[in-house]
Amino acid sequence: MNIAANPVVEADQTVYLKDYQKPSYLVESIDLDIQVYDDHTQVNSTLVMQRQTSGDLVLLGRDLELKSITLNDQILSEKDYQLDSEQLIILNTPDQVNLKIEVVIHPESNTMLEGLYQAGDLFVTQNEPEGFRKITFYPDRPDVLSVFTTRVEADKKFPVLLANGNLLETGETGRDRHYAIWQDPTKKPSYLFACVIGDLAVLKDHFVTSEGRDVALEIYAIEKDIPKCHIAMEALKHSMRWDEEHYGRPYDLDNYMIVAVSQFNMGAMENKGLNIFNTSCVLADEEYTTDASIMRVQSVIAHEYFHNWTGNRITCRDWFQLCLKEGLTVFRDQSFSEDLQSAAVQRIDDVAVLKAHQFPEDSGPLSHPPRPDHFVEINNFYTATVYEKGAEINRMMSTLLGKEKFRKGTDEYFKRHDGQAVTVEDWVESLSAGSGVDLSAFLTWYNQPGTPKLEAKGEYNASAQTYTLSFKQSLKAHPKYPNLKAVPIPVALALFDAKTGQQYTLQSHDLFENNVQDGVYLFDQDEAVIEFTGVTEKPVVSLLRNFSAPVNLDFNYSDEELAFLLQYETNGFNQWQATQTLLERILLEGHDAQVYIEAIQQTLSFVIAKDPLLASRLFDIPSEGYLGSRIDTNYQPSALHESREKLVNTLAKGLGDFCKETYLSLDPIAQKDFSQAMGVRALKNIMLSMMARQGDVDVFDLAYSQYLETGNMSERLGALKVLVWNDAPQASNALQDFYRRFKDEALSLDQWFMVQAAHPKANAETIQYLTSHADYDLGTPNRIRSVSGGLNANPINAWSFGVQHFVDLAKYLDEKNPILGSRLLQVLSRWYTLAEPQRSEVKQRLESLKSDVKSKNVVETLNSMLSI
Ligand code: B3K
Ligand code: ZN
Repeated sequence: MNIAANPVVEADQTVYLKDYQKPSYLVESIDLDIQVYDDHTQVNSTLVMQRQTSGDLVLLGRDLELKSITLNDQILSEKDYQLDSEQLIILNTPDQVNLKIEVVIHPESNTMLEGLYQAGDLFVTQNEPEGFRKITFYPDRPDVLSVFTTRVEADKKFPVLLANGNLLETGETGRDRHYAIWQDPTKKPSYLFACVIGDLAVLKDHFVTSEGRDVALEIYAIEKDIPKCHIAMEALKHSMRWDEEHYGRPYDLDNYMIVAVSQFNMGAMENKGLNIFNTSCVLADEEYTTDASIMRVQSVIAHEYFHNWTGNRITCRDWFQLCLKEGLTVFRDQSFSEDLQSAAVQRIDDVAVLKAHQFPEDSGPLSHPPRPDHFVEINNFYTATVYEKGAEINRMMSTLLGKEKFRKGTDEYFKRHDGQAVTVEDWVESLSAGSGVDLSAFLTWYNQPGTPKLEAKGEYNASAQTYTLSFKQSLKAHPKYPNLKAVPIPVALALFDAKTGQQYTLQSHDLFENNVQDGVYLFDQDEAVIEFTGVTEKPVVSLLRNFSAPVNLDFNYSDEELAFLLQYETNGFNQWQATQTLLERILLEGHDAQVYIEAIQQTLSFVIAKDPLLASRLFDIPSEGYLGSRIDTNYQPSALHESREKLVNTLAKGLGDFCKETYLSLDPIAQKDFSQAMGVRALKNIMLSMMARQGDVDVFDLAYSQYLETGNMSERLGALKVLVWNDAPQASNALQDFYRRFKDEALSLDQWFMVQAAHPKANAETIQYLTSHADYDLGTPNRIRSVSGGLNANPINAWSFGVQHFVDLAKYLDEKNPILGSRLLQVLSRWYTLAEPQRSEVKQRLESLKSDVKSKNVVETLNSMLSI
């Protein structure tokens, strides 16, 4: 029996949180036998099940060839069950069930990268959220936890046979085939099942936990990539120690394996004891990958490791609760990364991602609460809102509680729910009970969409020596959520003496009564006023320090006050925020750039000496993509492009010799740690691009020497961008050289594609050239993303000839890889903000795509995008 792939989306395919019901059967154990052959894979499973509630025995399955079913030793015939393209219902089952099922699947032709699939010479799994049902029939839902025993059998040309847990047995079956049997002692949901079959080398290490468990650590990759796995291994050991020290969570198995695969839809996957990683998130080496990707490797390694407690040992009851594990784990990995590098810069980078991706998502047609209440395709909800806004909610609660109480809260969560599949309510209740602070009001953040607007006004009364701050919060009306409520907003704040730059100490019983503690004011009504006394001079207030809440702040700062904060604020994040607000005003409201130029010149040498990475971020000029996302109607990418170009040119001119002097004075080698060296490299690259704008005659020679002489990818790529994007005479030599050096290094070659796609003057022919290049591969998401991401770096291009590129991709991927197709289509989700005639043109292209697509993923996204 064959089951149709990709059922056409029908109106009734929406799943609602309110309809959640417990599963009728639980699975005590599952024995899986996976036999891989060249042209098919045989999967035999034995499930020991126990009735939990009344109701049919429902097993989910997709794209499976069913060969046989045996129930309590009786072979079933077609009258004993109902089968359709999504599920198998076994009729009239007793309370105790022993079910044997045989199916055949086709990983060799699985292009969706979900379930078990072949990627080159490697067979790997990706089962979250609903991939396991493509391996065998199973109650494939996160609230069914079971003990998995897995036998993997394959040809000996695949020497590595891995699955979760402990290796129990290996052996041969005939001359050419062999097998391995693994057992995972911890109960887990099917989405955490993994197996890997292939020919891989391994990097080994070990880690002794605080409980004395000696854990074998193994990172598997193709032989030539093993030297690029050391940074990941160090990050893994660091994460293991960090989770013990910060959350009291030691690792619980005797081994921890990571496998690198080049064809993967996202970053990585936290399968129990057997993580599977996109190569881009595990391979790190300064010769081949950039500083940013090295930082990303460390944070993703930590993220997947931290899931062992927040996600695996305590998992989600249903997929609506996804942000329970993702929001908490992102918050944990962000905190980990803050300990690795400049904490201020980590926060800056995390907030930049939030503002560039989550804020626009939450203000457009794809807006949804961090815990959605309905979906058609859950894969469409691995969003910035679930992940990043989810993390912000946890950060707010942690800011409010402070370290100690937050830890008491998390301890309580682990104590209450270890081994369970739970909800967001369970999490907030545990945190409240453990900390002794009622946090239930924060549930509102999980349940409603939109970015709150926080309006604040300050008034100084010189004779009374008081400073009054009034607050007001509001949310844009949402058609699907009519009853939007005020949310608790922790506002971290500081007052500075405008004359001396000294920070006032915030302490008085007035402040306490107004709910201000340790510089954090909890604003949880529609409106409120607080008063500071004993303020002897008109102060400058710094609000939302460290971005203490994910809101849009509206405070009427003067440009001079922002320049003051850039100079005197001791919180690095708010220093950066001051530059961003200033620059946004210059760009979108036509303010004079001079205040920024002067302030940055005054501040910079001091910041460079202290934290060069932070200094580099103070030059962040909001991207055209980000600025575009702040415009809700009549958006003209070309006009925005021009005004931003004008500003950058003015800045470059205004900075004068400062650029070259800074470029020549900085030496990455002389820095004391990676964070500082990374900062110096970033600054040098910024200065180089500014010099190119100054028309400096030597700049391309300098850039070409930097390109040729360095062994560091951030330096090489920074120089390559300056050469290529400015059409320097050396550009084509540099591009050819780069290709020659890195043609066999997929991650480096991705950058070669990206640099060309991101050329400001790229056109349809550029994209045509890149996508028909011999090294372009529609089966490798990283390569697709390198061209699409590069193209999207210039909205003026993305919104013109780029539209066809994204529409064509969505159409192609709809059948081949709908998860990726849906994701890439979202690049166009703000089409409705464009000025005419572009708006109607893009809309029409999206409308005409409707009849060409049928996957739930792409159809749901397209329908939502057009629903505005
Ligand atoms: N939990 C996985 C994401 C799975 C995405 C499926 N479309 C990776 C992570 O967040 O750690
Ligand atoms: Zn995650």
